Amino acid sequence: MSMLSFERKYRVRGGTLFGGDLFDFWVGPFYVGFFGITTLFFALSGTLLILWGAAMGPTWNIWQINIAPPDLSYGLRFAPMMEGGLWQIITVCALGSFVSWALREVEICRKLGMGLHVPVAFAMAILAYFSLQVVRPVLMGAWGHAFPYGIYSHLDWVSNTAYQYLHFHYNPWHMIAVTFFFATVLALSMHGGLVLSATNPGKGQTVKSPEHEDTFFRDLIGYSVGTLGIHRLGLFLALAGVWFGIVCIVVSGPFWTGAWPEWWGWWLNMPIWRT
Ligand code: 07D
Ligand code: 07D
Repeated sequence: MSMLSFERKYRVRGGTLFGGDLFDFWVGPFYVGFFGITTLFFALSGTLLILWGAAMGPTWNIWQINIAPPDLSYGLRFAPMMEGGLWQIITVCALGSFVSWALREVEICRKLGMGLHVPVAFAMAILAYFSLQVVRPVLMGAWGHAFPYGIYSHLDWVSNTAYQYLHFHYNPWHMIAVTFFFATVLALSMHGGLVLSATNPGKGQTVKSPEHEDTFFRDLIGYSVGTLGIHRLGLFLALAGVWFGIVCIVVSGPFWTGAWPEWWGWWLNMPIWRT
């Protein structure tokens, strides 16, 4: 079945989460839906507010535009527009558009009768953003602990936040997150390489089957995780990376205020060494 007739078969009403038939239609290749409209509303509002903030600021240099959260002295209160209020509204718009986008993905999955793996994966990214901008600042008592909106300024925030704990590489959950992210890259590169080596073997050669792929890894390391398994592994590694990222930043401040190298004192203080 060609793609177009497949789409015609599945482009039918139903499966929406909210509003019944409201906005249950397509524009060109795009499914609209109620959450398509809310995504558009929040994304446009947020972008326009960033542009407005930039217009009020000292520069139009794309790298230097910066919209900062309120000063720590505002705690968790609303701040005046030019003193962080703008950042607060933009954060609501960002969360509104990310969640709308995820729900639009859910509606598309439901229409196609597919699993919800893609929206679940995106939800983990949203949770990371929510943890950085809402959970950690609320636990620490001030919006001023969140990161600012700017290409370079958000990097400054990462660096400054890290050095408050002396050496962030010693944060054990950061170590686990980094390991999972590196493992994700390893898995994806080997998977991409393996599939291409079998299906694109060069001029004059026949395309090989998944049995070839499995046999390659059995010959190499004695085990193949399998064609479905590699996708499970990939999704797991990537989600675990983000999850431990969330843990590593939420513990920094609310639950551990010292230097991260000192955290390892429990190892030096083990009775087995001290006796
Ligand atoms: C490739 C999918 C496409 C997405 C892209 C991002 C915008 C922002 C906003 C002008 C992989 C589009 C960017 C819409 C424009 C304004 C105000 C995804 C792909 C191409 N960061 N970060 C970048 C965001 C955080 C960190 C680049 C967003 C945390 C480091 C881009 C968020 C921390 C480095 C960017 C976010 C952190 C970057 C490339 C949200 C820890 C880099 C991103 C909403 C997680 C790299 C100059 C990329 C860079 C970079 C966007 C959060 C650390 C501008 C939207 C606070 C160390 N970040 N970031 O390709 O070159 O992602 O920075 O949470 O070195 Mg960041
Ligand atoms: C938050 C992004 C959410 C994005 C969303 C979507 C749009 C639409 C539109 C394209 C979480 C946005 C979409 C805007 C775009 C269009 C059209 C993802 C988010 C919802 N670190 N570190 C991490 C490494 C150091 C520090 C995570 C490595 C130093 C701090 C990851 C190294 C210091 C924080 C990671 C390294 C330091 C982190 C990020 C190496 C600095 C965090 C990934 C090799 C001096 C952050 C939850 C992540 C975190 C984080 C990796 C070094 C500080 C594990 C590999 C030692 C303060 N670091 N780091 O989780 O955990 O993304 O965030 O040196 O806060 Mg680190």
